Amino acid sequence: MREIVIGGAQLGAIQKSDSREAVVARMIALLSQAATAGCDLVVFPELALTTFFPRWWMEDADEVETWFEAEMPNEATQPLFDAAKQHGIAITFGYAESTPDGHHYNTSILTDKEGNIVGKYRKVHLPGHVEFDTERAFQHLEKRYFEPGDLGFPVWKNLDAWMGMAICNDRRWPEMYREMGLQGVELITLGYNTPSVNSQDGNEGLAQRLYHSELSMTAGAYQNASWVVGVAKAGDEDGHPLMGGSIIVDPNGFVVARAETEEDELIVHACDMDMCNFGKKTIFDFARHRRIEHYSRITGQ
Ligand code: CDT
Repeated sequence: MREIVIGGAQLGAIQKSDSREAVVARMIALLSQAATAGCDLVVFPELALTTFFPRWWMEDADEVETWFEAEMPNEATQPLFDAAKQHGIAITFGYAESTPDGHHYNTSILTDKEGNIVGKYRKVHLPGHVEFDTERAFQHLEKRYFEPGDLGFPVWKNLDAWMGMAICNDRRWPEMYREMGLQGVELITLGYNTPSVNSQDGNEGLAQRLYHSELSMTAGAYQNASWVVGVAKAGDEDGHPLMGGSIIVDPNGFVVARAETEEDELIVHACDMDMCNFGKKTIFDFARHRRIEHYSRITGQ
């Protein structure tokens, strides 16, 4: 048995005016709860340090830059790394990354239990649009503010398990899970900011949004014999509702923990990484059963 007690640290709404320091204080409070619950690893959402700023139309590059982090850790987030190290808890969270050579990514990092960054992922599947869209009820400008990630879908050995990260819209794409599945992934962590309503289809309600999120993660977990932990930033951000629905999914595709609120909320489960072994040796033994000669359309070759 290789047990990792995992905490999914859902965050409630972060308003545009909230400081990073205020958000980090909330994250540290969730970390203390996680320590009491015996967690080894805590998963925070996508763009955890700020409001979901891609909903706001901005033309001034200096204003856009205020939402990005040029270093990680930095002054505002160092207390989070210190608290994690003090508790002996590994963490993963998302933030907007600006690089020294001027690139902008929607990024997440993974640490070990000493607060060292052991992995970085940059979101590959960017939803939304580049220009102001008058047809939408609200904007979703990820394609304006971020470039597609340039790191692929790596996995890292951390806490004696193979771990990978994805971010929000990535969870809807089977290629993401399979890229990591082919590297033997045992735990995929992902954070998300998903509006409770569809900006282009007013008939699509919250129930359907939650269902599609869960469907994607449970299928990805089962079909790759991997744990999946999906964690929301939820609640009403300046009049824009984001859904909750954070879940921990086992390698059989069953939901074993689920958030009940749209607030700051910790969900916890003791996840045995050895539960991945059976599926990986049998029905999803990719080396024996995949028929890649019929998959050329997927790779475009
Ligand atoms: N953050 C993020 O990727 N959200 C998307 C919303 C899609 S609607 C443009 C998601 O897939 O949940």
